[in-house]
Amino acid sequence: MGDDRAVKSTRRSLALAGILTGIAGLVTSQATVWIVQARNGPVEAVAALVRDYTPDDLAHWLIERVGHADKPLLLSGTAAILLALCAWAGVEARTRPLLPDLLYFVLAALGLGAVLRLDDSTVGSSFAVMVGLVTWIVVHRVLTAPLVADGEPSLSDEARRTFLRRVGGTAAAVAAAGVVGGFSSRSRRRVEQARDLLRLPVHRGAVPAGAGVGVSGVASWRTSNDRFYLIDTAFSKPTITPSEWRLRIHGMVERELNLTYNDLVDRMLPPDRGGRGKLLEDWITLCCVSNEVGGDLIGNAFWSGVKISDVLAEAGVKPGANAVLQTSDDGWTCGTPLEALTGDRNAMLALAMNGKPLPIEHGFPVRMVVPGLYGFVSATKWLVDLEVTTFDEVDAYWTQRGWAEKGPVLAQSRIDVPREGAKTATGRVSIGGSAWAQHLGIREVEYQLDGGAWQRARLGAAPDTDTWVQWAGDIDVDEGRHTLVVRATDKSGYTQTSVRTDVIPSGATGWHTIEFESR
Ligand SMILES: Nc1nc2c(c(=O)[nH]1)N[C@H]1C(S)=C(S)[C@@H](COP(=O)(O)O)O[C@H]1N2
Ligand SMILES: [Mo]
Repeated sequence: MGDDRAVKSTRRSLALAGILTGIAGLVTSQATVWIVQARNGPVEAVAALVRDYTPDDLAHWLIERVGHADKPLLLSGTAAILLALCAWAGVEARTRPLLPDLLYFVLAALGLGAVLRLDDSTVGSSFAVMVGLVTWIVVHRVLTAPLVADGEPSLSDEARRTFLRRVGGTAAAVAAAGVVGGFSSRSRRRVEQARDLLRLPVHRGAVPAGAGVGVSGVASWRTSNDRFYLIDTAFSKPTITPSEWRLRIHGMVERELNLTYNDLVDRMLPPDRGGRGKLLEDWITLCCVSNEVGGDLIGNAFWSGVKISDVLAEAGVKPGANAVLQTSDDGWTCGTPLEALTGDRNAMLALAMNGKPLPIEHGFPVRMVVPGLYGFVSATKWLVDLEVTTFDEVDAYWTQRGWAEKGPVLAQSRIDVPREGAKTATGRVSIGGSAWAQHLGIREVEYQLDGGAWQRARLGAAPDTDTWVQWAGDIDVDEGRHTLVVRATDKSGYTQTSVRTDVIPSGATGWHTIEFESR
């Protein structure tokens, strides 16, 4: 082969290597989005970025011409530009070996920026960007190594064969990743469809009059489903349709029960619709033991379902039992004190949240919600098994990892307004936030400005003791920096201690303290 033709042929191979590298990263990152069920994928996010920064005139002109094809066109256009860049970087790799890596970093940074810009992105989205970046860097090396090895323009037959073998291997691996990702996205869609078809006899719940204290910036009393905090160990969220779902209740019981989703709906339906009229609905504030003082791993929703004490009564709990080991479809477990499930609390098998079937990430089709206990000992999502037992027998997920065996919620309070580091006006300033001590209830919230006397806050209404309350107050501030502290007292008379402790093993203590500046 002449040198010219040899160079051309090597350049073609490098361009191919670049394009295949580009595709590999796109596929693995999209497969990751599907597998971890991240809300936003980088390709879509970048396409959205392009859309938002396209001048209106140009956008209108385009939409007039392509109509409903605008979204696929935007996505394929974004992908095409990316692959063209990868082809170029592949060719340039012969003389500038670091250029492709640089390009991949820039593209990944763009992808990361684009997903972080969307405020409903979960960590899964950023993780997907990282998977794509690593794929690019690795695949690029694997594919181009045989092509640039000796710097000679003409490739030996051996090098060419190695290159082709690697192209084949990469293509097969990419196809496999695509199939696995596609499979997860299909099972998710199947469950989404089943969920959309449900018509549950539940209500959205009206926020009680006076629950809001009317200070703008205080977390809204109802936490909407898409803003509700998310905590779980499930890498890929279980996807279970209502018709597949079963709950086994066994262990120290007279009669083992195997409940279907319809068994629960039957209990919830009113008698005039052929049901047992046992729908339970309540406002319950759920919070995480890992919530730092001032943190936001807490949310309040209107939950609908079936009272767990009724179901346990049907099963007939045997004497001597003191715990229930709950197991999720994904294998996660927790141990819950039996008395919290059989006593007067509205502990429930929840099917709906704020009037809608549970979102998949919040445990669809059925989860447990127990007022007054941290989520790690009570709020099992994708619940499939309840074993009535004793605490000696229970060895649950977080307890094995050093967290407490029992997790009653500790009284806590938080300042939402002003925010840490905020700038406010001088003179009279409204302040406010939330306080909670689920199942005990909040008796009083006090705040202290710049080390002065404790002032009693005004409290919003709450339907019962199982939810948070909003608090509000007014302070008078001069120009300068200020410190604001809050503390709550629950209805048992316990006032939050100022002693700061870590979240592990049984939840953080301490007063939320913020600094702000008035001018
Ligand atoms: N299956 C399963 N359920 C789980 C968990 C989990 O990791 N897996 N985490 C628990 C913890 S620690 C908390 S705080 C709550 C959070 O519920 P949310 O994600 O709906 O807010 O779920 C609980 N239920
Ligand atoms: Mo948690």
